[in-house]
Amino acid sequence: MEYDRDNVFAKILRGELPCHKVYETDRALAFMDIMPRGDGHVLVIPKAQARNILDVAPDDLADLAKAVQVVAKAAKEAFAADGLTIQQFNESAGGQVVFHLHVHIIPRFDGVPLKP
Ligand code: DGP
Repeated sequence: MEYDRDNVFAKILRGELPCHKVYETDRALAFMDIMPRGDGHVLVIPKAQARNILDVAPDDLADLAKAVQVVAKAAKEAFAADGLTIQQFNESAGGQVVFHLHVHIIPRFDGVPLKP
């Protein structure tokens, strides 16, 4: 599938929409999810154009994975979480709504379910 340059995360990357930024490198950006499923729900995206896991270049995926690990450790520490849920969706059938590759990082607390 083709990359849609008008998806909301492309607009965030171009500075056309605001975000609550929490981490940035020259290859990746992390910001708070506007519909959090728990306290500290963060999204990490590559700056490269990629629709999802199916079309991302391997080097861009490697850089994204490194950013995910940094943000995951920071989120666990910042929110004093007991654990983390990390999710990533591909195409509508897989639950993807925004068509720029992104990874959800959600701090988790013993006995606290995710919000729907
Ligand atoms: P999904 O593609 O299913 O992983 O869901 C997209 C996620 O992106 C969902 O958790 C809500 C979040 N989201 C959608 N639009 C925006 C936005 O404009 N800003 C931010 N920060 N998050 C968004």
